Amino acid sequence: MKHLSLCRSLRSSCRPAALLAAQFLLTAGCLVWAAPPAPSSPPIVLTGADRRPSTSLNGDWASIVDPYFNGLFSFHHEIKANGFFLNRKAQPGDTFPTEYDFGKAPKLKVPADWNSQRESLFYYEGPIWYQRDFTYQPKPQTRIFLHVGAANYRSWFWVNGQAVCEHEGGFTSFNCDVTAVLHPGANFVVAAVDNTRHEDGVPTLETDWWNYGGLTRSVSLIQVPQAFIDQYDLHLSRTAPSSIEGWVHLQGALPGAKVQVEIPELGVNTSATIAENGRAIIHFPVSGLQRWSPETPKLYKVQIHAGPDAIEDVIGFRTIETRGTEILLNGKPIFLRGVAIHAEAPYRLGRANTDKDAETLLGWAKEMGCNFVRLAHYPHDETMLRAADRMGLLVWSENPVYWAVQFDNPKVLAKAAQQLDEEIGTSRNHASIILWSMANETPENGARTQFIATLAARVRELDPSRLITAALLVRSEGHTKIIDDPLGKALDVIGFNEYIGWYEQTPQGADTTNWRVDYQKPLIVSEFGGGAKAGLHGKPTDRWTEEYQADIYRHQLGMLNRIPQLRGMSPWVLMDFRSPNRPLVGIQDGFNRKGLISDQGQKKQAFFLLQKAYNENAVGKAD
Ligand code: GCB
Repeated sequence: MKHLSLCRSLRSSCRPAALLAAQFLLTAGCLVWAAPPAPSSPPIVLTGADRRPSTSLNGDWASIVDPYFNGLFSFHHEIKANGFFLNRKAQPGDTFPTEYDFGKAPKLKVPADWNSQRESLFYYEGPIWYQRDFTYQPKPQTRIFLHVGAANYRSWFWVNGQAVCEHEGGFTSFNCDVTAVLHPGANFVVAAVDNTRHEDGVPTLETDWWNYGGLTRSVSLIQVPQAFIDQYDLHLSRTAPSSIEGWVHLQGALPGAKVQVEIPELGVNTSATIAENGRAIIHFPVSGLQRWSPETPKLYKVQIHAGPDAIEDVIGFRTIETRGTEILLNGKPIFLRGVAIHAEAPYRLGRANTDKDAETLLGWAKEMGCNFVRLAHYPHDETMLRAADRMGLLVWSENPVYWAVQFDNPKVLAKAAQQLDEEIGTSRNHASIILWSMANETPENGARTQFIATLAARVRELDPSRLITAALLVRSEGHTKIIDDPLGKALDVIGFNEYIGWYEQTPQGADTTNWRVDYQKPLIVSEFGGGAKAGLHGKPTDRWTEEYQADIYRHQLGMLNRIPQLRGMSPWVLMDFRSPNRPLVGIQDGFNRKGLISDQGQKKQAFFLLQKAYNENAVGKAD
């Protein structure tokens, strides 16, 4: 207890880094310095983390706003991530500055962005320190991970003053090994989260959405046995009829270890053996399987056992593939009646991350007659994907390679690849996800094509059971729109964005537009649309009115029906969302108004127009 209370008093009287990054050894009541260990191995990815028993660390965290990142950088801007004043050995008898106190610091809620919690943080882009006490009783012979649903954009974590991990990327989950640093009883965790935009970030400096910062998704502790299931992939085979195939990967197990997969409802109980690479290959026939589809979103309880570890997931089984210009779901051609969605919370605004947010957003999509959603422009929360599985919505899931990232920078490629690995590793068992999208509206040049083709090749290795896409730009020659971007070669399904009637021409321009598509592959118009302020009415020629927006949709639908290989659409966008690029006073007021529904849930005319078209099957053909 003496030990703890000393820690506690130090904690409230040091600047963050003094306590956070420095490693303390308390011997006979006096403080000496220990060499700070490097943060443990890089965070690992867990499939189905939300299905494991966990200790929630959600709730109120103390917070310190640190715009100059004084807690992490010395006065000569040298990083002190691994130790306070790394450039100067601490001396016995050093005293600590007394310029921070987590005990009295104001609170921020987790999970949540900080921008919508405190007026002064609305536009804030920079680092904020978070701190939270918790009690924990680690069990012997276990490993414990700090699971972070997402922290935008870079984050660093310390537990009981010891550095445990750092992470880059604002929309994927990761797990820091905290086994060695947890104490039985009282513990504390400190995080620094920095949403500064970087030229070499993914995404980069320019986006058309709000740069919500913070611990935006749930944080918890997950305890697993020393040998445990980290990732698994179970899906319906495309080639072997009525067979489920895939693999289970174990961490910390020796080759020869056994894995068991059970699906009680189907009477399945099968086992497999771990090979040198840590994986057990799974393949078994099933009879009486009800395939997952938007009409029948059937999910099965799947139990995986490996020694003392076990996990129960709920998984739907379906196939997705292309044949010529068709998309086949469970072997049958399908047209994707969709809409694009940002992770903006309906009504309350800020980052969407609750079941309720997901059910509201996806409920609106269902109400409109959708069987498909494009979850733009980054991986969404697991709650969204679970809801899509339950509600029967096919999903396009996207890597945040948005607009012009540094395509010629190998470090940026590594960041994009890491985020893809995390996205796929976390979400690979959702029946709803049919498309992995590599990028959105990237400029056509050799470096870009090479960059994205490299990502696509990686995804083919990681997950050959799904389709690869990207949202491309199109070019024009007179009245003809041309899709011939060389990136199309690397894709299974070609997405393209166009804004006839908004950024170019009038809505009627669509009537005389022809399309030339140089690929014999399925096409999805991944964006079209225009802005309207809910409740603003006028003539169809008056911009920003609901009538103008509806007129865009009217003419677009006519045009889209003339593109023979169109297999889906996800107009931009389901709901108005915050964007700093949208300053038009009285109309936008900081919102992109291309929503079919306002941020307060008011449905605009175009919503009903599209609903009618979807319900009457008046748009698109499956074959
Ligand atoms: C686009 C982008 C999307 C924007 C949209 C717009 O092409 O992909 O992120 O929000 O246009 O409203 O301009």
